[in-house]
Amino acid sequence: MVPGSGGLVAVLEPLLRDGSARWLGWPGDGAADGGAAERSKVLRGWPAGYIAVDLPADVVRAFYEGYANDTLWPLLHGFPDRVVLDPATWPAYREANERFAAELRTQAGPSSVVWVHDYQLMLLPELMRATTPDATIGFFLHVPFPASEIFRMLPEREQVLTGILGADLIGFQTHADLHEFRRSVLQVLGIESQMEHVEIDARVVRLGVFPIGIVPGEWAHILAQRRVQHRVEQLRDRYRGQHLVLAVDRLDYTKGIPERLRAYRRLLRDDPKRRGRVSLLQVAIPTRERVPRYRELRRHVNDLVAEISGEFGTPEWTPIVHMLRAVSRSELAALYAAADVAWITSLRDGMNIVAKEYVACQSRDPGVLIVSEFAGVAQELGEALRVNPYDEIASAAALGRALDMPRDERSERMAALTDRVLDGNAAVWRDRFIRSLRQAVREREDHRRTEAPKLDSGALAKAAARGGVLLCLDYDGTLVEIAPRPENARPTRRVLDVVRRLAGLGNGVCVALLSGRRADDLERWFGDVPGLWLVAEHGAVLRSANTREWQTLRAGAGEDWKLRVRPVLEDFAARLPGSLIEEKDLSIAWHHRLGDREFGNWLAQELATTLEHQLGGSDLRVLRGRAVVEVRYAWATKAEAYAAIDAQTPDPGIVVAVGDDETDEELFERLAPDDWTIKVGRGPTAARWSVDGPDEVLAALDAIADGILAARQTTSQ
Ligand code: ADQ
Repeated sequence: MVPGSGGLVAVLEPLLRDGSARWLGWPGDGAADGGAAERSKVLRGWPAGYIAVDLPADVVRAFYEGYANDTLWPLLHGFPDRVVLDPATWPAYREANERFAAELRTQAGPSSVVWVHDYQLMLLPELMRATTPDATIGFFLHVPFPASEIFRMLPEREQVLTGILGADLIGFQTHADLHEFRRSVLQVLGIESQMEHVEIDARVVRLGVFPIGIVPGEWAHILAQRRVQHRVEQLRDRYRGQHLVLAVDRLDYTKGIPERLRAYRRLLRDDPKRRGRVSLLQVAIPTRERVPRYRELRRHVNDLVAEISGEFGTPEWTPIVHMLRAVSRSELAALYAAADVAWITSLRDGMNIVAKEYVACQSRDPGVLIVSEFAGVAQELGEALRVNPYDEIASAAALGRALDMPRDERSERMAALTDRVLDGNAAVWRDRFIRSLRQAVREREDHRRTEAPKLDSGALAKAAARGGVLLCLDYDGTLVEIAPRPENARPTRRVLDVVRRLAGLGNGVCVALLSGRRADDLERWFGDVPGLWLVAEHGAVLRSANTREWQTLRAGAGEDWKLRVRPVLEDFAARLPGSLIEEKDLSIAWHHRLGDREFGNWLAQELATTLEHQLGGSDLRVLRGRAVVEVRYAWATKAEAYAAIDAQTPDPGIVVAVGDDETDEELFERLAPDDWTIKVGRGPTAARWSVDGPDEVLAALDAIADGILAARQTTSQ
């Protein structure tokens, strides 16, 4: 982007002014923006604070015209039939993002605030995060976010979502965009989110809605100039006796220009008294001229304009003035001030700045703003006339209504609109975003503080070597990585060796496996390991190392209740293909990880409520886990199972508990503050220490065994 005087530059300029901020941008393709000489002038001529990231010509074409404008632009605006999926453009998009990341790394330190803008740079937050994990990174999407069904067309959907999720704060123009984004995150990445945040790899990413504003002072300043006032008078004289309807857009298929022209034609056809009394002045800047779709649109618009002029034009009256070029800010201000109606017909638009600019330029005898309900601005500017631009008749009627609106109503509506535009101005937008970003980083830090420090396995081995140990080990996610299908998470050779080695130490070393799995699984895999305690179903059943008999932890626990619960679960399983029922001895669960995640979550809520109602007053509990609803006994916890083992074994010197999920947290909370509680993975925990994954767990367990054996050798010598 070439630093100009308006728009985003004006909004962010104050941040650059004190020299503390820098703006990184692509200076524009020379060929497209006026030739190579112009380009090098631009590169050399960027003022202080602006850093040009130069991209090679071949990358530019595939990145900018290709992936950004041919793929992402129509996709994000929800035009599936216009999305071009050309695998050759993705590497260039990646490369362009990487070049930005490389430049950014040389410019930004660990304490810098990085604010990434829009759909061209969706990978940049994650690329930056990867090398600077503590960086403060915000991302703002200026364009809409589409329905998840459309977004999921994108072959690189995972990379794009993960790319943005590298940010600490992701900002959208409207709530609807944020909502759709959350749906895609759930359906593509399987990650559930809250309205205000989403957690990825135990890092919290905040989500927020920040409708972009304009700089009203800029327009007031332009309009105060005498020559601009003179121009306003000139325009009013020119259109005296007529209503002037103004439309200002980039020539883009998202802006609904043909739809507007057809609605205008409809008004002139159906309401002949309008002829000669209204003029539509359409100012459209041609953009992306090298993309065939845009050339087609230009032809189509030209044809429609010619048809309407041909059908209604007279020697005295031209129904449409069609200007295919950019006009200066002062000419634009004069047009806004002189126009009786501003007509926004976007089929989809992130916000639409033109609507706000028009409001900012109204004075005593104000005009009327018509906005498309599919532009973000319709959410904010409630006092505008809202219309569905696809509905030609309604659109024509809205224009008629705007032309006839009495002055009192115009003034009343415009006063309210003016307040909104002034209150939600660009500086407010910018400051709110930056404030939320800083808040997001504080929350990330707080979140991290609730994480446990890394385990020193040497210290643990030393403590274990001093006397007896009771080791409580979770299985899935602790000794083995979580597998998408539980039956695939069989113990590896290494796991079996480590467990066997520890359990064989005897002499005050007790080893227990505490798992949520069925007793059958544990029996099959670990049943022949001497000296091992086994706990299945989160603590409901236990096999003592001595008797090798499975027993339920509480007398009287039965399974009759499952006869009542199972049909309810079956009903839900039938409603969601891919979901399944898992029946254990003393619990029953409905898993929906493999079904549609969104519908699954919705059903899970309904199922939990139904079951809670059905089981109220019993000692059964309904638990909602990640993509699972489970019914089990309230007392069936790892904490209870630990207590039972503790009561049957000699007093240990130390207790070591290792686990990765909620059921392990109950055990961590139950243990004494000086016990060795160890969380596997990141995120908040009640544990004292943490390790990254099963590999580290196994290494620590080996260290314990080595320590104990070494100590025994020393004492026996
Ligand atoms: P755009 O799609 O570029 O922006 P918009 O919000 O309408 O659309 O802004 C257009 C800007 O260009 C305005 O400042 C307007 O004055 C100017 N402009 C348009 N036509 C012009 C002409 N013929 N001559 C001179 N100036 C002209 C993207 C998203 C939007 C979102 C913005 C800001 O697509 O939905 O509102 O970013 O976030």
